[in-house]
Amino acid sequence: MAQVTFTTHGERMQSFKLLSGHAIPAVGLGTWKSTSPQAQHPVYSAIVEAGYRHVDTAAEYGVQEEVGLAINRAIHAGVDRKSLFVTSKLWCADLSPERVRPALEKSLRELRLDYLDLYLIHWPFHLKEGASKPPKQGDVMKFSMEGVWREMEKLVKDNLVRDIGVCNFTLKKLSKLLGLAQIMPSVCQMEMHPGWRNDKMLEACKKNGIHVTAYSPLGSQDHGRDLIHDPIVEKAARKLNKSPGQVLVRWAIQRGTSTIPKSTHLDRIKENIRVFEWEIPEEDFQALCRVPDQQYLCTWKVSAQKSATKTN
Ligand code: NDP
Ligand code: 1BO
Repeated sequence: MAQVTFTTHGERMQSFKLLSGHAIPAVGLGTWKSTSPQAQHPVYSAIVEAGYRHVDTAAEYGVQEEVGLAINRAIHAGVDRKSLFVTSKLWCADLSPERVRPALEKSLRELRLDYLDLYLIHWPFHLKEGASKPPKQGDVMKFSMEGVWREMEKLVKDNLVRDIGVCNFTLKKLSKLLGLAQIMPSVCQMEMHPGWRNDKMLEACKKNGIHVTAYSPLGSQDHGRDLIHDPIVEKAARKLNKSPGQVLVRWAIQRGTSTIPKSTHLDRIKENIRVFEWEIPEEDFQALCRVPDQQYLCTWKVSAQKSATKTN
């Protein structure tokens, strides 16, 4: 169920309620590959100048110190820590019970925070130390889902994280987790955009009350898919007098997911969050749901799964 809240800049910002009762802001800033040559990391401007209250990062992104500095500066500029929703992720090399807490503590130190709003298992694959990226055959080891999840649950009990969840889980792995969890995963973060709707996973999560955060909502970058110039997206954008980026972000929200577009440019950062005062009409929403050539982008998924079938 969506709630309406307000940013410090007075814009109406939608949030979604999690199983825990906490709220996750509908739009967050992604930080994968967001190292910035500027003195000030874009996370600072996103919070202070654009009104973002949700930041998505991960140990693996190698930007947590910059992100932490930016958040810390924003807090010193008057932003209430309690109004922020900060997510980080447990990397695959740390996917063993004894490494969960030290990994979280390292992320907290880098982020200069004393708690995280959300801690996610980044991928359901335990990678060997020094594994290739993406992983090759032999890099993926078995992991104890129950042992790791128990440690994640202890982080909640010790008030180090407010919610826990997963990324990139298959239906099978999610169902196994639901069978053993004492604290339910609040969030499942998955690749989702009109080019990869992943309807089955979205439905399964909704059925179990698990909120979905859609990653790569704009089709990602480098080896991604250019959804910004997709004719169906462009057509909707022209009709609504919005940018293609805004249409893609709004589409994700209208599916009931929060989403975390990444940009290092302030004009785009501002543009991507101006999605709360308008809607995509049903006809255009459905057209976006029919974008052909459904295909996921994340090459990690293919590599890790191939490797896992050989070893698990
Ligand atoms: P996105 O779909 O957010 O696309 C980012 C790309 O779009 C960048 O090249 C950016 O360029 C460009 N861009 C941003 N805004 C606009 C706009 N308005 N118009 C045109 N181009 C734009 O890709 P990501 O793969 O980065 O996904 C978003 C976030 O999701 C990540 O940063 C990360 O936090 C998370 N994620 C999580 C994963 C997981 O395994 N859990 C996997 C992948 C992503 P520029 O920066 O130059 O503006
Ligand atoms: C390998 C990291 C993918 C982005 O979350």
